Amino acid sequence: MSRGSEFVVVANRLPVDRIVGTDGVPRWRRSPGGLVSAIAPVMRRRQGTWIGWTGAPDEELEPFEEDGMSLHPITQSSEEVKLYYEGFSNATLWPLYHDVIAPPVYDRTMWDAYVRVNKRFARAAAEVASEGAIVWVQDYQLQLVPRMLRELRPDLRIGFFLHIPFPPLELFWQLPWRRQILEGLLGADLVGFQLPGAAANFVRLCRRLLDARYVKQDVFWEDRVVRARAFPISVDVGELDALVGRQEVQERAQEIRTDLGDATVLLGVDRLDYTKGITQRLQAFGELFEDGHLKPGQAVFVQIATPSRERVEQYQLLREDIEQQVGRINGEYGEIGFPVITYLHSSYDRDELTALYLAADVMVVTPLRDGMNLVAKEYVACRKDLRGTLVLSEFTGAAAELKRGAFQVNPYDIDGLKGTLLSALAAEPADQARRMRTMRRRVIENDVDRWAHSFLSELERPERSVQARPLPAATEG
Ligand code: ADQ
Repeated sequence: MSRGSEFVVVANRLPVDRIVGTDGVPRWRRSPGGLVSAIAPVMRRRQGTWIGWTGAPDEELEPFEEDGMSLHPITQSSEEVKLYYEGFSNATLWPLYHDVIAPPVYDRTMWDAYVRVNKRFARAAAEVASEGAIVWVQDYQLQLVPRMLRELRPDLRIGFFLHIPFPPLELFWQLPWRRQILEGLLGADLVGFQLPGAAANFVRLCRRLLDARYVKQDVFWEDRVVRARAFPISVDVGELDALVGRQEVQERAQEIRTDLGDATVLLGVDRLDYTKGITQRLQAFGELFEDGHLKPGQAVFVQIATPSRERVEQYQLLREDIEQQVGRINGEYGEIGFPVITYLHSSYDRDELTALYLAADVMVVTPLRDGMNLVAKEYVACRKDLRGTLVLSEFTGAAAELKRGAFQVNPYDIDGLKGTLLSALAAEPADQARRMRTMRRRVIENDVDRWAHSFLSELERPERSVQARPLPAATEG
């Protein structure tokens, strides 16, 4: 195979969204977010191809070029969207990998669709990759792709990155297809996780479930060494910096503050997901009014919730719960002109989000479990002024890096959460600055470019063949 791409990204979604211009003509626009901006320069430099779904069911499109990237669309039928995407990916794997916060659904038809769609992605990657190419597979929707692809193309160097947590053995063991998933991942040369703990869970599972030999975080599988490593993802600091520097964004932040009166502003920005701990934070905030710690007009909580996975039942129920909760709290504690919670169920562009970050006195990030949480890092990256405080759940990947500057919290502990919100609200400017400086140092040093670069350099690092090494004895850790 002499032609094709020497760098291939395989992800459930393509890095572009379809928009309709003011002239009524539909066109593509690069999707917002760090992953795309980190990978796009590598794509251009290496003439890469991105394989993914457009987001529209039953759509068959030929490969096309956009924004300097070759895009290779994968079709998913409406039935597959239901069974593979909403089903096995988001009703089975998502809750299982997030501490079974919601009960996972184990359904054989969903599994069959997951296998079928993964195979389609693997075949497409096998077709477009040039001899010896680098293929980087993304996330939990595509865990079977590494092995399927290796069977088709043993010449490739295959990396996999999991954006969400990887569960401990005790939870993963529930999965009826645990062996297939694990063997799927072991098709990669490098399996990347957000945190070292997740990589350790993976290695432990390889040993217990597959009897694989390992040394530290290298798993010896078939005739290869599979490396498990942590690469904490981050944000595009340069992009956020440029947004903060724009006068319109600064003016918009001022305007938001003026609209909210003299109130101290607490902010939550999340996809509407049961892992994000939105009900817990609103309950704690509401109780601060009940207890008399706060008065209407003195503090306001702005909760932005992006619509997400709206056809999955758990998500519909969550939306109803949150809307009722907001109504109840506002009904009970709000006053005319002074709601205590402003709830917006909508998606915003980067300018507006940045303005919100700049307007917020306290950023409240309270997931029950989260692989990383980029919102926390975005807030820190935007606060060049060293103002504002971050309340951050211990159960986010971000806590590993930001724990020294953030007000850490266990979101299951409502009294603890109330106390932490009060401490964050009371922080003096000097304390805010000290904490923000500590956190900013971490985020600026480890931005998303560095993440992509370290993953790819590890993947491209030449590995001595397993035969060249003495066969290790199985060891713990
Ligand atoms: P998510 O679960 O989606 O990501 P997160 O890391 O917070 O969670 O990323 C959300 C992104 O969406 C942020 O960039 C944020 O700015 C944006 N966003 C949120 N609400 C928005 C709104 N209303 N309008 C516009 N944009 C909005 C998964 C994992 C995380 C992991 C990331 C990256 O669950 O743990 O950090 O992937 O690996």
